Amino acid sequence: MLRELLGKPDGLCHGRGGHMHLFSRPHLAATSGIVGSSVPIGVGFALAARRLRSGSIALAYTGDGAMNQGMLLESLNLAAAWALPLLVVCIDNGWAITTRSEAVTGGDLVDRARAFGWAVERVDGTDVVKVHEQAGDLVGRVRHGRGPAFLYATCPRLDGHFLGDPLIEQSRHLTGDATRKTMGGVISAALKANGGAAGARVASMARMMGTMARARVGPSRDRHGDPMHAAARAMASRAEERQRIDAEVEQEVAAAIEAALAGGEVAHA
Ligand SMILES: Cc1ncc(C[n+]2csc(CCOP(=O)(O)OP(=O)(O)O)c2C)c(N)n1
Repeated sequence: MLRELLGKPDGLCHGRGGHMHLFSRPHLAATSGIVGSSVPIGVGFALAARRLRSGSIALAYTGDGAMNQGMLLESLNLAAAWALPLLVVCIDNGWAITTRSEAVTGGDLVDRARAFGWAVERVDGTDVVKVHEQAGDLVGRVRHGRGPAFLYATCPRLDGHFLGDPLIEQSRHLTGDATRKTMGGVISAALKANGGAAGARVASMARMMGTMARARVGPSRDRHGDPMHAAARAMASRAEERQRIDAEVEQEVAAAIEAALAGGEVAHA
């Protein structure tokens, strides 16, 4: 996945999907750039889980902005009507790109999920241990066939939506304390003994950082390390593909015309 994020040819989707479009068949995992689509996709995964892999559940993450998508609301209904094994985690950071969510959202999102018949819980999304515990409770519930569950996690947005986002400066200013609080929570959770020895946890964080550093450089240190080159490669191979398809279509059309001429159909026309 890290290599995909860097646009590498040996990334999860050959460096073509980028961070928004990740798919893994062996892990039964998918992401999409279509805002709100994670929940309908989650409903599909949950249906498959119930039919094909009894005892497993589907997990979907969504944002607060996405919660106003029509297809997502239909999915909340269907998942409840069919009592599907689906856990949705809604991460509410108060923003949908540059729109304050409160300006476009009616009512309360937890009440909304509850109204569809979902089991719901609210959690402080910056408290990693609480998220782990409450998610664990809901996973158990969903796994035991008691229908879908909704975990609503509030957290600050630590950065702008994208690198050129003019809100970057503003949100940095707004969330200075929040950043410290969140990172403090993440670090103390990583060091808590109940999830394994502190030493093992620090070692695992170090391993993860090492993997990221290696993925960034890449074994060959060639120009494929640059995501811009990856994008250019993808464009070039798409152009080749288009040429191939055009040529095939031309051939088929020519063959069809010839066949029609031979059969006298064109003369009739
Ligand atoms: C169907 C669709 N509409 C609009 C967009 C553009 N868009 C990308 S992110 C985003 C806001 C999403 O807000 P939220 O769900 O709160 O997620 P967050 O920004 O917190 O990650 C929008 C509108 C999109 N990708 N897909």
